Amino acid sequence: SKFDLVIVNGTVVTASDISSCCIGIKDEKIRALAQSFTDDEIAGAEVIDAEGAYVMPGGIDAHVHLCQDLKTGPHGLGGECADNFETGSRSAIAGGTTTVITFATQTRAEEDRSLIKVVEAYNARAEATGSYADYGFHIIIVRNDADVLENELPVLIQDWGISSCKLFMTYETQRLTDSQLLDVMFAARKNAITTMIHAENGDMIEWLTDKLEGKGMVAPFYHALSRPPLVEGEATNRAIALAQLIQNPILFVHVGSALGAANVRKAQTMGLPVYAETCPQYFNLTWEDLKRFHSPTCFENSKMICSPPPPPDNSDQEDLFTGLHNGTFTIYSSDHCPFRYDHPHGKPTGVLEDEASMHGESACTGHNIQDLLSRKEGAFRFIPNGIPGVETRLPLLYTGALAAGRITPQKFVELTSTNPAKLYGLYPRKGALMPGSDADLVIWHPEKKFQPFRLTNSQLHHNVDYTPYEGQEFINWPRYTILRGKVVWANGEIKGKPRDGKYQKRGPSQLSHGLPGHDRDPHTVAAWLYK
Ligand code: DUC
Ligand code: ZN
Ligand code: ZN
Ligand code: ZN
Repeated sequence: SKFDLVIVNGTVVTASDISSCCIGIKDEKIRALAQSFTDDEIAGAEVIDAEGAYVMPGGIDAHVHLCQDLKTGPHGLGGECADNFETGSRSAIAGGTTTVITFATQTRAEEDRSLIKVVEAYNARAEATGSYADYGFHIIIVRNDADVLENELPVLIQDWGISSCKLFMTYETQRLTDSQLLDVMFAARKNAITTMIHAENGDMIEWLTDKLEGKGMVAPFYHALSRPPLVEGEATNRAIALAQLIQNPILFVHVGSALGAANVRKAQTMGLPVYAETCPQYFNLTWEDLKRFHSPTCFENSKMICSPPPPPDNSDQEDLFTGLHNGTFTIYSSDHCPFRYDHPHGKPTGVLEDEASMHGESACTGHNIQDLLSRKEGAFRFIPNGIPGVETRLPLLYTGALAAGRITPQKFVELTSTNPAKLYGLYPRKGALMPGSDADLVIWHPEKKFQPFRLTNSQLHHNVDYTPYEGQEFINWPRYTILRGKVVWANGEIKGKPRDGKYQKRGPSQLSHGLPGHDRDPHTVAAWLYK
């Protein structure tokens, strides 16, 4: 038969266009888009009737933590990653995402010096369970060994197709000094590797945390006070200056403040290749959510602790929406960083006695509080930073932004699929609906036929025992997810298998490296440094 699978009656959306058309799929690839197919053309193919609903390129979630070490946790704070490649990717496909880019993390331990060995180890974890979704890795670099950077970055690109690294400006166990950042950025630029930056000023956070603890302000809410917007504001400005010196494209991960977004915007206006990612938590949570103290469930708000924290209030969210709309934000990823709530290596579930009395409550005895107190894990300093969200990413953006008329359907596709593919060298194999592209699709429900519902965690497919979006209303949800021509999620059921996902080698970023001629400007270091 001409096709294996045909999608009819879709409202097909790409980053540039919307049209009512049919899609023909054969051997895992998109083969044809047409206004209609003849009976002969369809003969022998499976047919899905989209009933007028949006059909989009499958979601690409470029920021997902799976299987990260207990040794350090995903960010050096301890805590155990609740999802492995099987459960995390299962959650991804149930939310319309067909590709996840996860993190392989170097640590300061001597045995983790080699980036190649780190990647091999993480890939072995993925292969141990398999993945429902296609997957790849960013490498997190926490040291500046000259030999490793010089010898291994070219191998990472050539053998593994890893064209992006993440660097931290905070966390004692990961952060790089300015000069170390310059070392890695310099090596990254020479190897056409995109540098992702976690931009928070680590010294400000440490200083504020000490001061807060001195006043007994240790409950989860104070996590936000230890990271006011200036923390991201300072670090984004500094990283932009460092990148400008090196003439290196950078991508700020998980930008959560209006101040951070404004700094990015200003750099972009100057023509610098500065890109930014934002995440659902910055649009759907605020400091209020961190204030829900001690009831109805103790320490409920430790569930909401992530870094950077959600913004103070809705006015910041308005600025972030503007950034989605005007292109400041290049991509929208989940930062799925899963910790269980009721687990010894998850979020602490007790409440400190002092804290309870400050708020006129009595400390709860239900959750091993003595244990938490004696290990001091109840204080926000010890709570692992991160929240789950790989499955809710697209539905939240659909409900809060697309259906609300804040972004167009094309912008939705650009932020969630096409730009991540371009930024990380997967385009147009992914992120596009061109003949020859992988047949990765998400098909929504026809809006008028879908009954809005309130989410509860048991509906999700991750291995986390809570969702920050419990009780929130969703007005649509992916009806079908298709991975390289195979239906892997349909009408509320997982159809795929953990061996469906394939490792994705990536090329260099396909986004602009800045204004033409920028790196020939005789007044910049590029004129002599890269000779
Ligand atoms: N950085 C992340 O990327 N995810 C969770 C926490 C963090 O600091
Ligand atoms: Zn981070
Ligand atoms: Zn993250
Ligand atoms: Zn309680």
